[in-house]
Amino acid sequence: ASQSTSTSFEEKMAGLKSMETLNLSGFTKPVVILSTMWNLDVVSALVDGCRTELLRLGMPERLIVNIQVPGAFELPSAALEAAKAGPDAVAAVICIGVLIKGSTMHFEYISDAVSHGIMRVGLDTGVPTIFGVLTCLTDDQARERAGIAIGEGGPGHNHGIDWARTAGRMALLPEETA
Ligand code: DLZ
Repeated sequence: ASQSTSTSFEEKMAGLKSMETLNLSGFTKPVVILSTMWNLDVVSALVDGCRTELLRLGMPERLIVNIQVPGAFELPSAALEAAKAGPDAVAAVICIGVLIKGSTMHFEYISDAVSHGIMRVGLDTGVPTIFGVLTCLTDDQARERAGIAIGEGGPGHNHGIDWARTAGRMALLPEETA
């Protein structure tokens, strides 16, 4: 019989366990959560997951800033605006959106542009800029990754939680590397 070599989601995430216990209570600079108006039900669940996790890790609520943009294509320019004051002024920018593949090439162009744009903002400004954009083939795939229950199965894992932890970890990094 052929042996499966696929790794479970839990196994893939095991190395990230240490981020569960990050302490963000000493943060003095804001974390900006940018999110899209497209696919609002899924995006709202991801933003909730992200925000709730930042608070659980001790992030002061007054330092969490939520800003909405129309679609994923607008995330890089909004991220640049949010991060342009640099890492002395902004702890992290988290870009949250959902792209669903349609019947044209739109999805491929936007996914490519958005991922490169978000990466560029992080590298150009030095502000941790998190890629919280789901690129899915179906609505159900997106819902599952936002922790929304579909059909008989229970809810999947909300990736907004991971983006909060990633932002916290990357914002704390300069203290470790100084
Ligand atoms: C136009 C468009 C389409 C078709 N699909 C999505 C999507 O699935 N997710 C998303 O965030 N935005 C979508 N957009 C809007 C574009 O991101 C952008 O807002 C417009 O092209 C205007 O620049």
